[in-house]
Order: sequence, then C-alpha cells, then structure tokens
Amino acid sequence: MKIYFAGSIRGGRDDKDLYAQIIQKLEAYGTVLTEHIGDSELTTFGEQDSTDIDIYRRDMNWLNESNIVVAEVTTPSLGVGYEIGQMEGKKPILCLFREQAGRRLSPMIGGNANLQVQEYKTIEDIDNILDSFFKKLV
Ligand code: 6K6
Repeated sequence: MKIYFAGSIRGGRDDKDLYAQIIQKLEAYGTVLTEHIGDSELTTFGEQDSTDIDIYRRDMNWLNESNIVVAEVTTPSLGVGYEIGQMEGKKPILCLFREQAGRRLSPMIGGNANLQVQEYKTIEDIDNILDSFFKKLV
C-alpha cells in the first residue's frame, strides 16, 4: 500500500508536528511516500536544493503511483487543494480536519461527496478514523 500524505508547506507550517504524528500512524498501514511533510526542519521556504519544477514533477509522480491519499486540511494550502483535486475520482481520498474555533473548512472539500472528510479534535481520534478508512478499502 503506497500512501500519499498531503499537508501544508508554503500554506504554513503550524501543524508540522501533527503531520509527523499522522505519518507515523500511517506507516502501520503502508509506505508513506511523502515523509518529508512532517519534517520539523522544513520551513515554508522548503528544500533549498530542489527547484519548484523538480518538486512538482516528483510529487505528481508520487501522487499517481500512490494507492490512496490522506490529506490534513486544517491549514489551508493551495498545494494540498490542488493535489486533492488532481486525484479526485481516481483514488480514495481521506481528508482530516481538526475542529478549531475560527476555522471553517472550504465547501469545495467539506461539501464534496467524492471525498471522505473526517473531523477530529486530538491526535488520539486519528487511530479510529484511520482504522475504519483502511478497513473499508479491503
Ligand atoms: C519540502 C518540505 C518543505 O518544503 C519542501 C520543498 N517543497 C515541497 N516539497 C515537497 N512537496 C511539496 C513542496 N511544496 C509543496 N509540496 C506539495 O504540496 C506537498 O505534497 C504538500 O502536500 C503540498 C503543500 O502545498 P503548499 O502550497 O502548502 O506548499
């Protein structure tokens, strides 16, 4: 099982530690192609030695070769929205949104019946969400 984990980079890195925790949980279900998204060293400026063209090509290849996409969508990110849109209807997509005062999910994600959107409050809630998502796949 190849898993593409999507999370905000240039959209803001406030949730980077949370991404790392989700990636760790996802590793119980398969290979996460995008482990770097949880890297605490990475800032909104991103990798110094890759060009944007290289990053786009590499990520699109990984997206196409993945079996499923899991996106953490609490921090709004153009890149994450684009990745979800590109894979919509092609493979199962789980979107995780953390309930927080003052944050509302875009209707293009929250109102989209092609996506599985799950709201959660704490990292502990993720275990059950992943469990039922992966059970439904088989
Ligand atoms: C790596 C880590 C931090 O910065 C980098 C270099 N930049 C990127 N590397 C890999 N994937 C990227 C990078 N920038 C964006 N992406 C892809 O877009 C990821 O797959 C994320 O899911 C998504 C984030 O988009 P933005 O718009 O928040 O950057």
